[in-house]
This record gives sequence, C-alpha cells and structure tokens, in this order.
Amino acid sequence: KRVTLSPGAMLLRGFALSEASELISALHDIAENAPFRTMMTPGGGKMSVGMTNCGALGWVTDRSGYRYTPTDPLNNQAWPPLPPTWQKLATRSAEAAGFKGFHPNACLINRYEPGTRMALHQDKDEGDFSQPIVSVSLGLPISFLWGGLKRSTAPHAILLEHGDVLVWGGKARLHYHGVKPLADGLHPVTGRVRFNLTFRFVAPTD
Ligand code: MD3
Ligand code: FE
Repeated sequence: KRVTLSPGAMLLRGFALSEASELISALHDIAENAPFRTMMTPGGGKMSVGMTNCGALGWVTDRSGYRYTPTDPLNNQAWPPLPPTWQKLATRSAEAAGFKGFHPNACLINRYEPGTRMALHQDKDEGDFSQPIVSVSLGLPISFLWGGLKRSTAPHAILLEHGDVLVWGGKARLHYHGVKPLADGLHPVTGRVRFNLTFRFVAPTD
C-alpha cells in the first residue's frame, strides 16, 4: 500500500517485508566489522540510538560536529560496502515513489532499544538535497514524528512497522522529523530492537 504523507513523502507499507530477514542477517555481518556505538553530539550530549554505517561515506557526530566520513573513526578503516541487494532495494523504493535514478553512496544504520528516541531534526549534512532519502524500518514498531519545514510546526505521529519503507524527496526532503521513545516489545526477527536503514546520496567533498 502506498500512502502520500505530504508532497514528496511516500510511505510504502511492507515494501521490504519479503527481504526483511535477509536485510537483518546482512546487518549483523556489517555490525561485526563496524559495531553499533552511541555517538556524542557537538553539544556534548550522548545520543541514545546505537549507530553504524555502510557504503562509501558514513554519518558521524562528535564534539567537532556532524559530518560524513569515508572511514570508521573506531578503526580508521573504510566502512563496510553497501550490499548490492541493499542498493537495489533503495533504487527500487525511490522509483516506486516516483524518483528515478537514485544511487545512494551512504547508509546509516540506527539501532533502537526500548526507551531510545530521536529528537526532531532536519537531515542537512548531505550537501545535495536534489536526491531523495529512503528509510527502511525493521523489527519493533515505532511512532515516527513528521513535522514541517520549520521546527515550530507541530508534528504528526505515524506508526512505522517491520518492512515499511519511506521515501522523502522534493519539498519533503528538508522537513523536520524524529521518533518517539521505542516502546518495549519482542519482535520475532529482531527481539527487543528496532533497526532503521537510511539510504542517502552524499555529495563527495574532496
Ligand atoms: C524525513 N532516522 O537517521 S527514518 C535519521 O527512524 C533519522 O531512525 C529516523 O531521522 C529513524 O536521520 C527516521 C525516516 C526519515 C529519514 C530521513 C528523512 C525521514 C526523513 C529526511 C528528511 C525528511
Ligand atoms: Fe533524520
């Protein structure tokens, strides 16, 4: 089922369901090489969500700021490659939402445990806002918050479930968004965890 949240924002319910178990086993392989870690914000607060990356570039934050790096700061090695099946899923999802020719070079993998959340924010570290963002939800459901172009716009809550795919492009690309604290539960595939894969095209800086 395809739901338009606002112009440019499409929810593809269950779009990744048939390959969800394979995505999760590939995700565990990635995390063996690039483990989940909680990162520090520039302000000195610790994020509650565990994060890692795959692809040519990975999103990181520490006291010196938010940025994309070609290597994992934990070991100074390249991030694990983006699995071809993941790349294809992202391209197919974008196309199903009306964005042809999406070829991400970065995938941020978020791990939510009960009680963890993500405050309302914009994604604006990519240097290229002409490309959409594709996000895949796996495991426990979460209440996603969808705001406007200004922080002051009151967000709507939408439940995101295992296998759901969201595509954000055009006018929706710079909308504020976040998630409520994860409610406890037990998912047959992931246990007491929600994972989110976020595929992006990041403009190379050098
Ligand atoms: C709307 N992640 O990693 S995914 C993030 O569930 C992030 O882990 C959330 O926000 C999560 O930055 C939300 C849905 C999402 C991702 C990117 C967006 C929504 C977006 C970019 C622009 C607008
Ligand atoms: Fe975001």
